[in-house]
Amino acid sequence: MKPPAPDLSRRGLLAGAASAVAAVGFSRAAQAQAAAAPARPALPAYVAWKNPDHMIVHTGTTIETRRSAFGTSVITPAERLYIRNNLPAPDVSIVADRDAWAVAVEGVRQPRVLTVAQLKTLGLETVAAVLQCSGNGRGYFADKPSGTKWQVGAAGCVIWSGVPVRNVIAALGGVADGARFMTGTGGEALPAGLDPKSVVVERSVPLRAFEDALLAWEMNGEPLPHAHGGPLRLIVPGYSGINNIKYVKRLAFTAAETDAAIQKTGYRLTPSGVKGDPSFPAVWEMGVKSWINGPAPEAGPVKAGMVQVHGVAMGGTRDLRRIDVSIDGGQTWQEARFVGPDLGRFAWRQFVLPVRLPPGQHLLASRAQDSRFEWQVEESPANGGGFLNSGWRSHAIPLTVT
Ligand SMILES: Nc1nc2c(c(=O)[nH]1)N[C@H]1C(S)=C(S)[C@@H](COP(=O)(O)O)O[C@H]1N2
Ligand SMILES: [Mo]
Repeated sequence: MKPPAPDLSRRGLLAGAASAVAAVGFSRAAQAQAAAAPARPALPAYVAWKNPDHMIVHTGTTIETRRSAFGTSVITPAERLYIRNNLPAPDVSIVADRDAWAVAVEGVRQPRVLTVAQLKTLGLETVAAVLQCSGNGRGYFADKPSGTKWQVGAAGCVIWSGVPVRNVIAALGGVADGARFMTGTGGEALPAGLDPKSVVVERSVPLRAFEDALLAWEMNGEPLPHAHGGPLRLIVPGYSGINNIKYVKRLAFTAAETDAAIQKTGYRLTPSGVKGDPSFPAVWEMGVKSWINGPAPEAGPVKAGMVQVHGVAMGGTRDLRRIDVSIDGGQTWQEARFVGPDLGRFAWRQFVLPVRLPPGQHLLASRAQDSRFEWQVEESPANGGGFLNSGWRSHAIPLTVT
């Protein structure tokens, strides 16, 4: 790959990385097909096993789930789960011998390199958690921040299984003195000719997050797919997508946040148009959020009469308390009902409200409330990166009833 040498801005670097991904990720046939039908680009080869009917392909590295594909039974199957890669993924040969994958654990009393086989002896836990890109909903910010215009589908509710990070820490003598952050590093080979810090996917989260974190090798009952970070992924429940490091090769307990660009300047909540720096809040925990999945606008008009309005609601890091639905754009609200199993505070819950809809135009909205009585916000603050949009107003969907 030819590095985009003169452009040292984060956007320039990412564009360079993205074109590299496109170059390696698309077969020629897929590229030709994508060119022939620009309205519906084909899935790139590395995720050809996903169901194209259920996905919106923004680019070869940004692929979201269609609203109509979330279903109503809580878990998002792998073949429908969104994809987001900041760098070309490591070669798929890394999942040939999954147990041989190794992660270097640093910032503990007895630092060690542990293979997946060794990790499997240290404990086992399963957690249901929402994986949601920090930019999910970016397409609904009124100021049109740059970046993928995700709608609602850069998210899914997934069951992860692996070893609790706290077990790994305990086995290695505890966290070293002075550690304040947990830092995970992705296993991608870095493009030559660039400062590694400018491209590496390396993220720090507050140390306390290790209490809920897993090193996961299984997703929804299957070995973790390579495209979703197999053989091994750091899962930090409640924290947005970027903090969940795929093909994790290093887990470090550090005194400071990493100075990788993706942490230092990227994924910061800045005023629109302002470049990030460590004085701005990092994109970490997700907030209370919900949206309506059905009737999906893409499915076209519905017939007047009884309609089961349904969707998903998440508490971020907290349990949910209540979910309301509006059919008049938020002027009036009715309490809806959660359906299906409650898989804990990191999962999402499906909800439904049966309503009788007369012919006409309706604007459907939902707003969730968490266990601390905090309502989903009406409008999320605009920010430079278009991150963490959970505003119910911008997520409202129009429905034509005939
Ligand atoms: N190693 C690595 N981890 C990563 C990324 C990446 O590019 N490399 N992308 C992050 C981002 S921005 C998101 S939203 C999620 C996407 O996970 P998925 O592709 O499994 O849906 O992974 C995160 N972890
Ligand atoms: Mo993301």
